[in-house]
Amino acid sequence: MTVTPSRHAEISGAGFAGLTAAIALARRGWSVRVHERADQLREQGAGIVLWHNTLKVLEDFGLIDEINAGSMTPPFYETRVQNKIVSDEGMPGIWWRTMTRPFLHSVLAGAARREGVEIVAGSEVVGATEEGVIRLASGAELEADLVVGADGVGSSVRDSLGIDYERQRSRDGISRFLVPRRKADLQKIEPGTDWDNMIDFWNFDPRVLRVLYTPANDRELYLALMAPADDVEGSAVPIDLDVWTSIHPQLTPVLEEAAKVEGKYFGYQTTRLEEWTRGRVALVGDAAHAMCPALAQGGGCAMANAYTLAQAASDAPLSELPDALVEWERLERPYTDRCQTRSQHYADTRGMSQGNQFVGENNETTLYDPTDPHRHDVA
Ligand code: 5PR
Repeated sequence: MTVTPSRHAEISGAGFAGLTAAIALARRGWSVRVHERADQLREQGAGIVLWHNTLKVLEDFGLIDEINAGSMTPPFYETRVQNKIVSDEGMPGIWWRTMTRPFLHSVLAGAARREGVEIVAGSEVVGATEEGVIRLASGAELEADLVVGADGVGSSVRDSLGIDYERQRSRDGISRFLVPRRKADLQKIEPGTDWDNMIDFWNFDPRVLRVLYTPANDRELYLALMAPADDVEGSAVPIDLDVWTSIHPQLTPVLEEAAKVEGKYFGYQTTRLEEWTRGRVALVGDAAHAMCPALAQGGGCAMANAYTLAQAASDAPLSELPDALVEWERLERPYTDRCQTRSQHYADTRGMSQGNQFVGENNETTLYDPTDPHRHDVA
């Protein structure tokens, strides 16, 4: 590991991308400050699936025991159409874990603090310059060798630099909830099912309403409810319990739980930037490459790219850091570009309903190892 103690990074955003960049930089000897706009440092989201690409990063950070203790691997990734099973994927050889977002966030925030990262809540970064200066909402300016914009799909860091982007939208969208497992009650309705699988329940007739059922640990279930944006009742939050239970009656106990929870409907979209870096500033996560969640790689790409960004920035002489960032984007971005394209395709075609999707080129991102120093070697 290269130790470069005189380097300083300012990071905007204490989500998964920002915290991963912070940990990876601090472990390479940087002093790191992370600014979080929210008054409290916590993750609002529901559940997440992590694959090999992210788990390798967490393993490098020494966090796998902690992750394993609060997460699970469902036996199968099952897909059903009109409640008929169309595939049960055991995914041999693929390392994957399901968990809640608040849990992953607390593991990363704890690790960042142990690595000496300063995390400032209630601190909003409103802009950055390519020379490496960030501007706070308070008017204060702070200088850094590297600025990381991990400030989400509405990134102020990106927009202050005038980096152009395209946004592609899809007709469907999703609302997400964390609810109690209610396994015993689900088993009363469908006794033959052990309810530990991840199950993607699609219904097209009489109505396009999909429930992605993801056990996150012994106690908590992550539910993602998909509906077309133009379905006013289907996309309403709090959810319309009668509509959802009429289409997915076997899930009534957990849909009742979801109906009690606040949430928000998000339309599927992909954001593609003209460039991910400008001078001493690099963008990661949804600020750079927001994607449709079909292949469950938004967080994975965010964390993998944050990790490789820290590597690239640490390996370069400070005077050459802007060039090193350009080279980082050249090497790493194509994986994310392809993942965005595939995920948008599945969102547009509703193709995940066919099952057996976790094979072949769809696993390119999943199986990527950002910690492998030889990953870009030409065979
Ligand atoms: N897969 C996962 C997921 O959380 C969602 C989707 C697919 C793990 C929703 O966020 O296609 O919407 C999806």
